[in-house]
Amino acid sequence: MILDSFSLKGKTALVTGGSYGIGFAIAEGFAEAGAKIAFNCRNPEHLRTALDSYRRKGIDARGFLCDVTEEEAVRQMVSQLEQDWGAVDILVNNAGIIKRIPMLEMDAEDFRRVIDVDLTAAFLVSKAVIPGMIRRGGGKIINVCSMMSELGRETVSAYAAAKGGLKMLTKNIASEYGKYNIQCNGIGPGYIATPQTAPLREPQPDGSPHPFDSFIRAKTPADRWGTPEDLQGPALFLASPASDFVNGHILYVDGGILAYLGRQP
Ligand code: NAP
Ligand code: GCO
Repeated sequence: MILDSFSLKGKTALVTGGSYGIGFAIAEGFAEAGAKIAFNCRNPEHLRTALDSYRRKGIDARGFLCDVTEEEAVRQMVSQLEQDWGAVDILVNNAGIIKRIPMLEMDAEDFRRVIDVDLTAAFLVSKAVIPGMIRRGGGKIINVCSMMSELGRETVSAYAAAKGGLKMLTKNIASEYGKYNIQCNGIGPGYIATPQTAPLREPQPDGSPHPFDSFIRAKTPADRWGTPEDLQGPALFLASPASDFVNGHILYVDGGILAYLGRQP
């Protein structure tokens, strides 16, 4: 049955930054498809709240306080999961930050921090899980890319550099480890309503729409912001046997932004 190829029964999944937003939604979808879920974040309050949210949805998730940029902490988290689970079958490199600063005003430390979280961390966590995937006979890695893997805009130089690099890291992992039945693909969300984008869409003090909200809706054929739930189906596809011959692909889930010049004024 073709639908069975979308099942994650018996699979284990680690979603970095899965305490809320896109990561939480992807993990929720994986759990519904039968996977065991682990996630990590940095903030103890976020961890507590997330565990409650998962529990309320009937998901017995494992939560770790772990900064994805700290190599030893990442190795310990993966090693604990491999001891408890046997291996990590699915990794979603989702944890990410953005700093919206004009490049000439951005200091090198801020630039490096964004690259560290949004790009280097995907290298670190993938490096930690791939040996177990090889031993297990295969695995799935999904890197959460962005419109900024393809496009630039003012104030997001570090973020675009990181997400462009993440697109190419995705293709390289696919190239280097495809022979071990490891598929590494990217998912590229458009503009999604999460805490990360709240500053771009909250109404103005006078109640009028945020200018960026109007801008993005005019750039999106669907004329709406995406929701984290819009990503659940595409992520499940990339995490399941249904995509076993898809490798090095970036699946854009953007409502059509990359295809569209934008609505005429
Ligand atoms: P978000 O709401 O800001 O959530 C980010 C998550 O990552 C939180 O769980 C956060 O928890 C965690 N995190 C941040 N830094 C971390 C670190 N160093 N170590 C471990 N966990 C960390 O972001 P989002 O909108 O859901 O975005 C998730 C991913 O999708 C990001 O990679 C983002 O770049 C990408 N994306 C977002 C959009 C969008 O429109 N929202 C579109 C395209 C791509 P703690 O703060 O507790 O660590
Ligand atoms: C921004 C937004 C975007 C989204 C996303 C788009 O400031 O332009 O934060 O970068 O987060 O990456 O795909």
